[in-house]
Amino acid sequence: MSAGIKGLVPSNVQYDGSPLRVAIVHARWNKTVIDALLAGTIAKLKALGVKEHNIVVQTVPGSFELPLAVQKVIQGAQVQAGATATDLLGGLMSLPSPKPGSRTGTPAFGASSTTANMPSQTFDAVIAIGVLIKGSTMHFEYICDSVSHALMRVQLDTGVPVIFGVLTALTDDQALERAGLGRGENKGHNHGEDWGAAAVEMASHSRRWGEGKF
Ligand code: DLZ
Repeated sequence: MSAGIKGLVPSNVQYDGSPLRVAIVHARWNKTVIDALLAGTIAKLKALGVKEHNIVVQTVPGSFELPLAVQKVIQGAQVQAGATATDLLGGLMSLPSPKPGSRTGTPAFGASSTTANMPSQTFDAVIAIGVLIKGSTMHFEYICDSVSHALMRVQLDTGVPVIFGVLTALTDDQALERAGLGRGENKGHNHGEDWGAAAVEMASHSRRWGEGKF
């Protein structure tokens, strides 16, 4: 049999996940497959250096709920980060004024150093995980179509990379094989690992590109 040409070529850059914060939002439909994909995703994130406390996992009922959930998670974290910044700067503003005659100039900690040391609460990437398996009605087509478009819209609207971890399988076996759970001799490949790697790569690119570094 000739070698296939399909698939992802691994990057030759070793990305460092250690400064990154990543959210995973997953559906609960088709739980066996979801559990394997979630485990594969988390294992890859950790292997690339993302710290356990910087991986936040949230769940929703089905894949149809993923886009709104991802958007809310991104926005909520941004609001929280803004509030933290305001609190810190508010504390800074309420520092007692220097006594007359005392040394003036640079305070013990200034606004810039406070901001620079502030822990980031925003997410560098969000991974949306769902498993859609075709049934006997048109449900599958509608959900696949709307979820994929909506997840794309969320990442373009927010500027935060959203990884498309939604399997759209025509049969149970297709879904199982894409989670490394194949029932035949070939167990398949756990795509969650690819999604973890894609999240670290895109989050790293986003940080650099956002600073104008290429
Ligand atoms: C209703 C439904 C069906 C039939 N199939 C799936 C599926 O294969 N995978 C999945 O993630 N969700 C499915 N759902 C649930 C919908 O995504 C959604 O949760 C409900 O329609 C409620 O909005």
